[in-house]
Amino acid sequence: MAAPGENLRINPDRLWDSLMEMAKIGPGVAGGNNRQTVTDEDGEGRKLFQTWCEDAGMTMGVDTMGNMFMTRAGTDTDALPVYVGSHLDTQPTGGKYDGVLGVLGGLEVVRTMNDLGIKTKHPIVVTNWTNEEGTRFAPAMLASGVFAGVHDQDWAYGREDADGKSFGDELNRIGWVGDEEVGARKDKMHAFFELHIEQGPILEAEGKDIGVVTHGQGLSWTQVTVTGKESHTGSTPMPMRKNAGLAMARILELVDEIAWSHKPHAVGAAGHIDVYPNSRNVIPGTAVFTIDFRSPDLSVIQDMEARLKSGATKICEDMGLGVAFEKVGGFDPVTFDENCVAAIRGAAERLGYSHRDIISGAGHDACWINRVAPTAMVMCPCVDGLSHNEAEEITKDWAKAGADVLFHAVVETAEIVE
Ligand code: HGY
Ligand code: MN
Ligand code: MN
Repeated sequence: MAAPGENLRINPDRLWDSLMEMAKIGPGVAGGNNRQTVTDEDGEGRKLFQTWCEDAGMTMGVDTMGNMFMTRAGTDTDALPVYVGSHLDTQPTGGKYDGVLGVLGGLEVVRTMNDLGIKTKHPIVVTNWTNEEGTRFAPAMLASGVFAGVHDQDWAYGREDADGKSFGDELNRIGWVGDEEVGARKDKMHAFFELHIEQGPILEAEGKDIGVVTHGQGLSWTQVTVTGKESHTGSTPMPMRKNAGLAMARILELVDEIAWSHKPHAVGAAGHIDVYPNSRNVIPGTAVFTIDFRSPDLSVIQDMEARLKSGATKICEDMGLGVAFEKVGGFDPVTFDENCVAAIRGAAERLGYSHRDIISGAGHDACWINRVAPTAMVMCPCVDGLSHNEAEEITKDWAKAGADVLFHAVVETAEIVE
């Protein structure tokens, strides 16, 4: 397929202005964003994205999981669309670029095509996948997972947040339950591309502009519930205590040991931790926390899960406490499509951007979409590799490099029509 001329580039100022405009919606308390999924702020961000896309001549489709599909027509009405996008929802203390760069980078691809009067055989569809973060409603990549047939929609609708609100009710409340059957598009996709910040330190440390993502590491989320006995922190003798908080601490220590035992690639931690009743002078009767294990190697993930279960069970038995495990998220390591990866690598080379192959440390919607369509990702660096922190930062040049490569990979795959 004919590639766009290497002189064709996106408009970095327009992309940057759109990123800063979107960042005003759901501001955090420290310069980042708190635009959690299916909140009013998410609804506002969706509306702004819809307006921008319609101003760029695109038409909108929305499915029953709130996934947004903004279409720019191709010349061949039978040709399957090339999809490009990511997510607009953020962590509670999220950055301005995680996910958003991929959605607005996709919009910039279309805006640039419009500027240049480029026609393609295949339509282009810019997507916003609902609830990628999985922070308010576990698991992560919920809606792209339902779209790809990994999760059942009724199960997804029933997922509850910390206040007992359900995903389905909240999606309905903000008015973003679409009329398209979720997944109806999945067998009609020519390709999917996702631009994302690396969320790790490698590209910046090596001075590379572009990460050509060949694989994604696998993820496992196990929610652990430890049951002890609430009692007075002053008058309960030490031998009589059934301290769920202490058991949790010992299990978290075990998680760290397990991850280190598979160095250098495996990682493990708990980001979600609740103790009940969480009162200063009550021994915690219950501790609920989620263990996040990741590795590029499935057998390592399985080993870590097994050792967590056996080790945590022994810790609790020795302390006379109860323990229960629930798998609340996960996916196997991912190998992206060779042709799509080659389109990204070729674009970086054609455009003269320094690049290296990389394995994604974070999960992305692309990890699920890869199951139903040829898929690949392009990454740009982020400052100090920091993400899931309001201080997340990138440079305009990095955003430009990533969106330039995205533009070339998407347009080449969509086949320019002279
Ligand atoms: O958890 C992840 O890897 C993604 O940021 N949701
Ligand atoms: Mn993300
Ligand atoms: Mn994220």
